Amino acid sequence: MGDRPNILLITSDQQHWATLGCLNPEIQTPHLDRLASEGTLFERAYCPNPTCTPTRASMITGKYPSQHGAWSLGTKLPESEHTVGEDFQGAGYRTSLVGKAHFQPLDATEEYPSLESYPVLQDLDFWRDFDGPFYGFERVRLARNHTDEAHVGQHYALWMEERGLANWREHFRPPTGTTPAQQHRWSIPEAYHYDAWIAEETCRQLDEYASEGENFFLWASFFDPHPSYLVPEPWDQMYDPAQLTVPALTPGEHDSNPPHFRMTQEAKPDFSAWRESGFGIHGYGSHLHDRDEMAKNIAVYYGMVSLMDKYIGQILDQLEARGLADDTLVVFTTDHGHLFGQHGMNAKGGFHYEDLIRLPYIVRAPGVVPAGQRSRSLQSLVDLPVSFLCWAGIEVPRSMVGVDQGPVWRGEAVAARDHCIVENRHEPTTIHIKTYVEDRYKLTVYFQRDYGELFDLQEDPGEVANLWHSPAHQELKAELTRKLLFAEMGKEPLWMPRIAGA
Ligand SMILES: [Ca+2]
Repeated sequence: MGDRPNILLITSDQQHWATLGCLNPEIQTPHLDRLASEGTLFERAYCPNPTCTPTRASMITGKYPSQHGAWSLGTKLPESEHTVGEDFQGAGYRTSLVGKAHFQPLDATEEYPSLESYPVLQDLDFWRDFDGPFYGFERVRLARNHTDEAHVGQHYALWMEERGLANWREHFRPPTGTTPAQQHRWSIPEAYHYDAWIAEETCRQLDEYASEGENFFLWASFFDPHPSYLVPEPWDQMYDPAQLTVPALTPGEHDSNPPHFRMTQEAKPDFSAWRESGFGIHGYGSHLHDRDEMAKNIAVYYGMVSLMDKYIGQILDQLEARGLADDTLVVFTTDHGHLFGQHGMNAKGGFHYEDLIRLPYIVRAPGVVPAGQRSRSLQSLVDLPVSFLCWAGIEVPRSMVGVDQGPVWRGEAVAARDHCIVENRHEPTTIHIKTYVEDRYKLTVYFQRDYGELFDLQEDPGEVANLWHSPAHQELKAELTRKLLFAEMGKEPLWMPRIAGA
C-alpha cells in the first residue's frame, strides 16, 4: 500500500449481520467471502442509528445523529455540515458516490430544500445535467427507490433509458410506474436491475481514476436487501424456503420488555400514544406474520444478497484488473440490520436487538490488514470518516467524534473503543432511544420512560431475558447507566482547542 491509498466503501442497505456465506451456510456470498478471506471480518460492528438517513449522515460526517442534525428519517443532513469528502477533495482526492444517498427527505419545503424529493427526483432533464457536488462528493450517480418503489428516477432512470429499456415504468409501482406492488419475483430483467447499474457506474469510475492516475474516495452504495422482498429471476428461486431456518418468537420473551415490544404481537395494536410528528413510524404496528410466508421472504432476501454479491464481485474484479487492489482500502458494510422473524418481528423499529443494530463488516488492504482473520473488536460506522482520513494521512477535522480504527484494522491494536452508542430518535420525544453496548452487556434507555432493556450478551446471546427489572441486576444497571452517561460526555465535540489561559 502506497503513501496515498485509495478508499473504496461498499455498502448494502438493511442487511442482517449474519447474511454472509462465511458466517451462515444457508446463504451464498462467494465474493464477499473472498473479500473476508483476504481481509479481516469484524463480528462486533454497530450502526449509530438503525435507520437510513441518520446513520448514512454519520458515515460522512463522523458525528452521531444527535450531533449532525439528521436525527430521523424525514429530516435532512444540513448542508452546512462538514463531510469527509471535503477533506479528501482538499487533499487532492477525487470523490464519488454511486447508488443510494438518502441524505435528504422525499419532500421539500422552502426552508428545507431536498434534491432527493418529489418532483425533482423525477425531472430527468435536471439529472441529465446534474452529477454533483453533493455533500462532499464531487460526482454522484443517484437513485432513491428500493426495488419497485415509485421513487424511481434520477440517474438510474436515465441509465435504464440509455440502455434501451424504454418501458422501464412497467417494472415500477404507480404513480411513476404502471404495475402494482409485486411480490418476491420482480419483473425487471437482471441486466436493468440497479445492482448492475451501480456496478457498471462504479467500474467506469474506477477505470477513469486508474487511467488518470487519480487518488479516490469512492462509495458504491447498494439498495438491497432492503425490503420489499423482491428480486428478478432466477434469484427469486435460488433458495428453497423449506431448507431455510426461520427465526421466531420465544414464547414469553416480551413479558419483561417495554410495552411496544409486546404490542407488536397484537393483531391491531394502538400506537397512537407514540405519534407525534404525524408521519409514519417504522415498526410501531403489528408484526404478526405467517411462518411460511416469512420463509419465502427470507429466501428472496437471501437471493437479493446473493445477487448483490455477484455485482460486488464485478467491482472487486475491476479493482484487480486496473491494478488498484494493492493500493486500495476496501470496507464492506451496511447501514443497519434487519429483523426477519427474530423475536416475532419484521424489518426495523425501536427494537435494538443485535439483529437490527449489528452489521456485516469486512476490511481489506492487501499486506496491511491481516488476511483471513476474525475480530470481535467493537466497530461503529461513525468511525469510518476518521479512520479513512487517518488511513490516507489526511488531517482529521475537529468536528468528527468517531475514533481511528486503523490500528485495529492493521492488527496493531486490540481495540479502539470499549463501547458503541446507538441512537434512535424517530419522534421528537416519544421515540427517543439510546443504547450502550459493550463487550458483554447492552443497556437501552427510553427518554422519560421508566422501562428499558438490559441484556447479558454472553449468557443470553438470543436476547430473550431482559434484566432491566431483575432485582439481582440493579447494581449492574446503575453501573451501565453511569457508563452511558460517561460515553455521552466523551463524545461531545470540541470544535477548537483551548489556545489561551483565558
Ligand atoms: Ca437503510
